[in-house]
Amino acid sequence: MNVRIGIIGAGIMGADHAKIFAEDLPGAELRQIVDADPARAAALAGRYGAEAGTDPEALIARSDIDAVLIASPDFTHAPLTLACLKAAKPVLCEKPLSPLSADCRQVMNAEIAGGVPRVQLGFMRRFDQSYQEMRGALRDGLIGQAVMMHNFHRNVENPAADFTADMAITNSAPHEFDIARFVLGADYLAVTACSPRLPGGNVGPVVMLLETDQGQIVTIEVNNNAAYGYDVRGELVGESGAVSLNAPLYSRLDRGLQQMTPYAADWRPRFAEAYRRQNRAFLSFVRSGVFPEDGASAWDGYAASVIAEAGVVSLKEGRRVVVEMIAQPEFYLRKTD
Ligand code: ISE
Repeated sequence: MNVRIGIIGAGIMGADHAKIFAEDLPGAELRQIVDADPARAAALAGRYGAEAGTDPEALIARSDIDAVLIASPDFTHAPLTLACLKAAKPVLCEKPLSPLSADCRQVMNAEIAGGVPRVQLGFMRRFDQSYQEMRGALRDGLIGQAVMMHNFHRNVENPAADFTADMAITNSAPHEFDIARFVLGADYLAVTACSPRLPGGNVGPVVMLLETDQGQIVTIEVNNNAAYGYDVRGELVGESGAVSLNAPLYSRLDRGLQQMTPYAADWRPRFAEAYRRQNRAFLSFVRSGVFPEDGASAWDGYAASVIAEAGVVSLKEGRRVVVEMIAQPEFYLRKTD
């Protein structure tokens, strides 16, 4: 059966998801793309033979749309996800579910009240081969027990002119918060955040140290103004070995007494296959009703935003902040928990 999809948001991620559904995933049919900017919606929808519009609520209500992808600004994610739940539509929502954990709780309550899983969150790194192998090595006992996980997340420049250090924690770092939880199978107890000064006044890097409930340390550096390229690095250190991530590289240039390998300008090329796998998993979820084994749920979105909130407080107040999560609702327990 074809899955008829509506996309909310025709910006950088809406466009990327539209391309994946239209070009890479047979069985996905783009029905409508809406954006606050009608010209942007029309341009993207026109590319894939979909209808354009500006009203997300109307898109969600359409009876010829089976599933919704949300790629609008962060603050709209939770209200639009709630609207999808009200309409009993499965939804793949870009991260973060919300910068506010209270919003995430509302989403969880609504999903639980509906009785079946409907919300998948766009933490696409879970589907990335390098993180999968890291997690697999730990699970297979190849490096002993996990001791530390180091994460580096570098963007060329601020994604938006109004980007702040707090947003480095609420918008960029949630990827790291989530992937370390996913790899380690742990939750966080506390976070300490600090930030070196960046000459020139741009938003500087944020460095965080997190303590897990299994005694591990997770370090995270988020640098939204790294200038040289999009660069995600990570290393999981175990008792008897370590696993590092490799980014996919297709060529190397040898020239003028130098070896050169390219960096992408943003995250899309680095995680292209992860996005495809994630969206393919979403299609199966829509068809079968079975939540994807590696997919991120609203609970994972809640966990990431609780940590982000604590991180923002830590950065502001210059102290270690204890992370306080509610008990995990049974609805979100997985077979592996
Ligand atoms: C952006 O919103 C993303 O989700 C990207 O994956 C990440 O690299 C970037 O830092 C975020 O701002």
